[in-house]
Amino acid sequence: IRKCHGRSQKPLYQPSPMSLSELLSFGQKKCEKKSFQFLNDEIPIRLAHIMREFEDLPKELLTMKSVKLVRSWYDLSFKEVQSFAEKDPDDTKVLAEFSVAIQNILNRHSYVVETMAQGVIEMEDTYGMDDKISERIQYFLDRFYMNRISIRMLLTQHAALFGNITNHPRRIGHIDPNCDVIECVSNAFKAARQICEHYHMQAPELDVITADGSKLSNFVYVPGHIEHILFEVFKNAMRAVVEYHRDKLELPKLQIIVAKGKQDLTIKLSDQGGGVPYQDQDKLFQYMYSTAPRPQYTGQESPLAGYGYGLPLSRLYARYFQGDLVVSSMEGYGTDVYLYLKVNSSEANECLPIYNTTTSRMYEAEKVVSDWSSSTNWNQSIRTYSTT
Ligand code: W6P
Repeated sequence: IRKCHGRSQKPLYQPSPMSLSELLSFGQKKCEKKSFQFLNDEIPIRLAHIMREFEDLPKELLTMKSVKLVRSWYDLSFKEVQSFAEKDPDDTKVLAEFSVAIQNILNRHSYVVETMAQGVIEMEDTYGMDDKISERIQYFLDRFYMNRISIRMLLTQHAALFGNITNHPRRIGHIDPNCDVIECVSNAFKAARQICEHYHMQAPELDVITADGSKLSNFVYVPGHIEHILFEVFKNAMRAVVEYHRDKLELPKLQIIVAKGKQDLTIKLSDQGGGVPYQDQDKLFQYMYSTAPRPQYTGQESPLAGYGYGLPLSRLYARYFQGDLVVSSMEGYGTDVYLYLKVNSSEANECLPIYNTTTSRMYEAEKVVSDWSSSTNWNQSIRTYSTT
């Protein structure tokens, strides 16, 4: 725990980002007491940073009932973790209670993404939406969901290591020290093809090329994250191909190339689905720009599909461990998507939003006025996450 002192001598509690290699060796030690102590310090800090950030949102959004509901979950979970602050880490009963509490928290927060999305819709229906509000909400949701990804990573690691779930033989929690990227590609492709065939009665085939033989061993990563990202990207590529080549007997294949260098493991997916105009490429990652029809909200079971959050969330998963997801398209032909991942697990540091004065200024600032004659997409995605 880093307890720094600000100028006012008040302690500043800063999150401690972990790298994949640290998470791996931490998991290999399998010390429940150490894990308990770490989470006991770290989870309240990460929760507090994002709870403070909520307060800077426009009140039009804060007064929506779905947003209030989400905040009430965070309040409750913060209190639950805090209740362990003074408890004895050597008492096995305490450790067991902690595991139960963690599982409760994970369950309570299962539908945060859907519920916040619903809150944004409620606000739009009540007050409308403009560019300024949409920009702020984009900024907040990127940080909010990144924070959630990080907390769930830590909590699910603890649950997988010390809970009574039977684990994959090779994995340390959710981390695979020998992550098989081709297997991830194949799993994601099969899952996406099923959905595509269900809705469109057909789906394109896939060619996989590995650029340097198949020497991709000892790659440390979370297979679930790769599969989640590729599943979203495959669904988009398949939909584009099926719709662009409607009523044709044969669909052009998708192509995956996997390459491993010294720094990057890159997975490129190419489709011939007609592409996206250059102007619209940024919009693929905007939460407020979904063209998909709104899903019926039931507060239960609703899958992510339909909110149009698949790509922005996938990019967060990629960025979480210092990677990225980049779309490069040719209108009239097709789209390439690059998924960049860090080869070296010691460089794969968690990318965490931290709350500070810069953050609060981002919410106060008037919309930035362009000093170019026509609006451009340049410089519109300033990333402000900690990477230390
Ligand atoms: C498209 C649009 C898109 C987004 C993400 C991944 C692939 C594709 N293909 O046409």
